[in-house]
Amino acid sequence: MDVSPWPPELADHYRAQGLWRGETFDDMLRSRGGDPATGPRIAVVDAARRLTYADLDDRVSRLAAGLAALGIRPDDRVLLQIPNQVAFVEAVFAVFRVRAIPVFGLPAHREAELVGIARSACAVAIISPRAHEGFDHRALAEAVAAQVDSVEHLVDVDDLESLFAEPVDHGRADPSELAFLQLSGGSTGVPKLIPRTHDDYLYSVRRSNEICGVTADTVYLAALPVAHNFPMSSPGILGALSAGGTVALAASPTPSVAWELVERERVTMTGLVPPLARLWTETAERGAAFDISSLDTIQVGGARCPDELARRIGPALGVTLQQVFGMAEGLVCYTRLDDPIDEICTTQGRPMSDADQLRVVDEHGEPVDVGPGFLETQGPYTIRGYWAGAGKDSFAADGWYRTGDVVELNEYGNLVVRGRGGDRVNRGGEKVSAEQLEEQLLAHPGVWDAIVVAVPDPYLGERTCAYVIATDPAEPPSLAVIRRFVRDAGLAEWKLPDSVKVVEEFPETGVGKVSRKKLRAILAG
Ligand code: OOB
Repeated sequence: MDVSPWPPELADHYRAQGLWRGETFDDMLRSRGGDPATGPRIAVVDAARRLTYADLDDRVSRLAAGLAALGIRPDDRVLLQIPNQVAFVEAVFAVFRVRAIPVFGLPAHREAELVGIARSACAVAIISPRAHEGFDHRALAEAVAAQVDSVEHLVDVDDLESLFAEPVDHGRADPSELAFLQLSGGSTGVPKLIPRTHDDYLYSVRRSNEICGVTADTVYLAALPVAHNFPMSSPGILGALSAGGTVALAASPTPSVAWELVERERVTMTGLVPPLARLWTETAERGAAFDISSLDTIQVGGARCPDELARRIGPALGVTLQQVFGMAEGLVCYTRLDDPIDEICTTQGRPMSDADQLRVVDEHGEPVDVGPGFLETQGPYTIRGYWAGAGKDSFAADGWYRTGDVVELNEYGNLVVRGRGGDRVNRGGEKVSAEQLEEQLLAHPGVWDAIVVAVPDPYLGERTCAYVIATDPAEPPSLAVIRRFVRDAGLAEWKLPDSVKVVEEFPETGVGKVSRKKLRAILAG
């Protein structure tokens, strides 16, 4: 259903190789919960709660029965907007158990994003908190339901127990079919949903565990928003659960909050984006107020980690660093834990699977032998198309995914990420679509034209700069006015422009109309 299939010969190959094993997420939790050795172990904890595998499995059954009683049916899409807390894991697995499809919204998403996602997914329900960090999520969910006809149920994640019902049999999902919808980092204004199957995603989780050394003794800290692909599955919380280890969910990734949990739960591993890795490193260099000596691996990914920072992380935090270059569409590259330190600190690693195929091409799709080029890939856990046929340009004629990332392969076989073509800004792991922000800016009456580009930032790596031609040059809109306008339009906070440069005109290239893409390149340069 709604998954662009892999070519049959590739699918056969992945099955024959034992990569796709016909297991579902629900099978995974059931087997851990019902296993006499794993059942009593702690599966998931947050600052307030802790659940064993057996408890989790049992509560998921009761919640699934409750969701079914509410009217959630197999294949229905359920939009989740849940912060890092135990209830996230309960809700996700209960949605799996009724054979419905989780759609992974982020707590920072606001009306424009959630409406877009709910509409594209035809979501029937939203599960979110009443309020979180001072924001009224109930009002947001109600606003989404008022605009998206398919949404019939609003479920309060703080009160899941009120739905609990006697467990019933919901049947078994087809492992080769759609399991959930993940969100793309986005290079356009239209939200693109990423259909992932049980087979493909669970393969990536198992393989990640092998590479990252995840076992039943692993305590994985979800410091980043857990709905994101990196803390979800690289190896993330699913890796830890698949291995029978423990997941600890931090309400905030800042050292003052996260390290308390690290100390209490003896956390062994976590994944961070570069700005957080810098904060953790600098805090530790000044002397940590908590005992974080249980940490043995810190992963950094989501955006390019500066080499200088990479070299400081291991010594400061007493850990092995692992760089992770991945994407919700599939491909994930890791430096290996035993790679030479120079490779770990200066590259973004290599694909997790021997079955991942990579090619580096120029802007015409022609192979590049030396030097940087655009990365394209296909493999056993990389999608062949977005949900509902969106974003066809992102796939080459033969179905390979065009990542948009500019990379270089070094002699060791590791990738070095050089940047992107300028279609989006990577603010320390949070992606801003230039096109989406430009569309918003153009809606402001004071803006005659706008081009959004990335400018270097010492902390975030990149930040957003909007070049604006004012409708009335005598009274150009200020940064504050523009930020308020974009926020009021319902965009997540991280998408507001960091700076605005008012210009009289955009650079001309002499020959007629200049494409926005070209303008972005000229202005960024
Ligand atoms: C991860 O996933 P997304 O979907 O939010 O963003 C993917 C994009 C990549 O195409 C690349 O542009 C950028 O994020 N990126 C990196 C990077 N890791 C991701 N750029 C440079 N260096 C890195 N290490 O961000 C994601 C998904 C799974 C695991 C890790 C990250």
